[in-house]
Amino acid sequence: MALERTFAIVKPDAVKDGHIGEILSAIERGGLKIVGLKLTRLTAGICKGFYHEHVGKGFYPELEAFMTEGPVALMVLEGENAILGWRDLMGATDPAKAAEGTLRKRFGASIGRNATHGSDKPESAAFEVSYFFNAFEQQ
Ligand code: DAT
Ligand code: MG
Repeated sequence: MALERTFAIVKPDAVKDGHIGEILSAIERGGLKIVGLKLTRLTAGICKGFYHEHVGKGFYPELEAFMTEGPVALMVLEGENAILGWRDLMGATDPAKAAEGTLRKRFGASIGRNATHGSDKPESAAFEVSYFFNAFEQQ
């Protein structure tokens, strides 16, 4: 076990549908600590930097349009094995394939509009946390 920090987003669909509270609640009930939190709106440029590994893929234009369509809640989460723990709470990328009770199953409408984001490995978590949060914004 390792104490880790990971990066999470409540995506524009879930913010618009009024699910911030339920998602924060699932995070806390799931044993993860919210150590950074802010509501903002992504620009196209910020989205490209964040999703740099996906820029150029066929689905990227749709992903950028979605991620910039409205406000998002950004978070830093901390806990033992937080990276995989948060991915487990979210469920599979495609809500249709996500396990019952997971956040993407509960709140996602499609693979393109899937309610939440979570870092997939320690290197991504380090990059994504520092992309959006400075040291003073993490408790
Ligand atoms: P994850 O968000 O589970 O880490 P990913 O990194 O492969 O998934 O992709 C990032 C996001 O891009 C994903 O949450 C939704 C979107 N996406 C991925 N594959 C897609 C596809 N085939 N069609 C539409 N959107 C897709
Ligand atoms: Mg990913």
